[in-house]
Amino acid sequence: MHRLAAPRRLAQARSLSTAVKASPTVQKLIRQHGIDPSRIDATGPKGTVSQMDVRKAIAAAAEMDAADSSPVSIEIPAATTYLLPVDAVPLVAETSKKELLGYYKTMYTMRRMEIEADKLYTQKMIKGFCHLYDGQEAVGMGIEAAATYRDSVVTSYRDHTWQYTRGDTIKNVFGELMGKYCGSAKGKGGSMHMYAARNNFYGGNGIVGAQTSIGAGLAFSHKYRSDGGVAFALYGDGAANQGQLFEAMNIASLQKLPCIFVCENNKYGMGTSTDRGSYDTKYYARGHYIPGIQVDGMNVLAVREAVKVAMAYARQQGPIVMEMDTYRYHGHSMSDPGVTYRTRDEVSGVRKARDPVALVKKWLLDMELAAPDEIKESSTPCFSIGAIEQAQKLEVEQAVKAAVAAAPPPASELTRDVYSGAYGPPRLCNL
Ligand SMILES: Cc1ncc(C[n+]2csc(CCOP(=O)(O)OP(=O)(O)O)c2C)c(N)n1
Ligand SMILES: [Mg+2]
Repeated sequence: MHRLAAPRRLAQARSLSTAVKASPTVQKLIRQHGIDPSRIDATGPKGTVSQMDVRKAIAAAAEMDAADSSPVSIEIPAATTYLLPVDAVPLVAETSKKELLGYYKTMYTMRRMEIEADKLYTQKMIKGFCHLYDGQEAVGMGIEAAATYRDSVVTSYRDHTWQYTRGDTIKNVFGELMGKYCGSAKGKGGSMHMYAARNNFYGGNGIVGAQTSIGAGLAFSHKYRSDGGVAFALYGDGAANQGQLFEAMNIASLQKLPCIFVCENNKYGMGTSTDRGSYDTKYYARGHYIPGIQVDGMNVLAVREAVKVAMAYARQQGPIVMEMDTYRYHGHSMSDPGVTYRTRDEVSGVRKARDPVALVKKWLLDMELAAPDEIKESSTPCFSIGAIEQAQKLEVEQAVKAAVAAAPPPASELTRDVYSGAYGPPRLCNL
């Protein structure tokens, strides 16, 4: 996931570097290394930054980076396996301060995005369908932490934050939600139709279970091209009873496709609990002849470690099923209050005991890898939880503001993107 953070840091340094007094060569050096100019001591004449100043700042940053990257071990809950050795997934995850801060930043941003989407829907700025992902952030983050953009992802309609972690901007996601031209699908798809094929994200699917067959197809493509990638096909506990999942599993097994079928068991399919909707709720074992892993889907490190195992298996042997034990905080969609088929106490109980974002914060604070509130004199830019939260809340709010102010698609867009290839202007008889 830090692969995503780097370009953003660079962009920030790029805009800041214009405020630094330095020669064009020195400015270039600052940009190349993504150094925050506020961390450079200017010792040149009249407060200018010299090459030596930049070199010192680069060395200091590298030193800090090495310290922040030193390994930290965290125990993770045991996974349950099917047709795999019981100890296939480790019980301890190796991580670092740098990694955990990155996960916290991204997961907190994901949470803020869905909170803002809720507000915009209530204000009727977002119309139509809107399914939120809060509560399930550790699944998205854990997969991204183990995978790269070489691997493909296809999911259901809970796709807003996937579009973000697959490299799109927050503004574009909100633009799409509000039908703006800057949106990820030019404002013509909306909540359920995010898409970023450039980084191997294939949506955004409104038809329950449809993404599982697409996932098998993506896995076929990885195998056919021998590019080393795997495909993640995410579906819900409700979708797990859909027939085409079994067709996709059959063909994926026959062809030994590198496909990871990820069942996000958030305990409900619309208003139906898993017990009422599924005869067999051991979703990780429902691939029959396909091995499976059930994992704590509220723990980002548990997800990451299990995904690493699944990816290695998929590359070498073929399809595998994962069941993420997770929970959705919101109702099924924004039109469902979410408390007629479950109690408020159940929802608040999960929030209190298992919140995936709060868990990362707890690790950071318990191990004293971060301070609770902003510490201005801190030598590490992202040292405090308070500073991260403040910055990410602001980033999301500013993106929302920009998306609100953005223009809708022009009328000429109505007939574009209907067919692929070069076509002349369509003849519209009613114009
Ligand atoms: C083929 C099809 N059948 C029914 C629906 C209506 N529908 C939309 S979401 C949903 C429930 C899916 O639940 P689950 O798979 O658990 O996913 P979750 O919403 O919990 O993420 C249903 C029945 C649909 N969109 N497509
Ligand atoms: Mg569900």
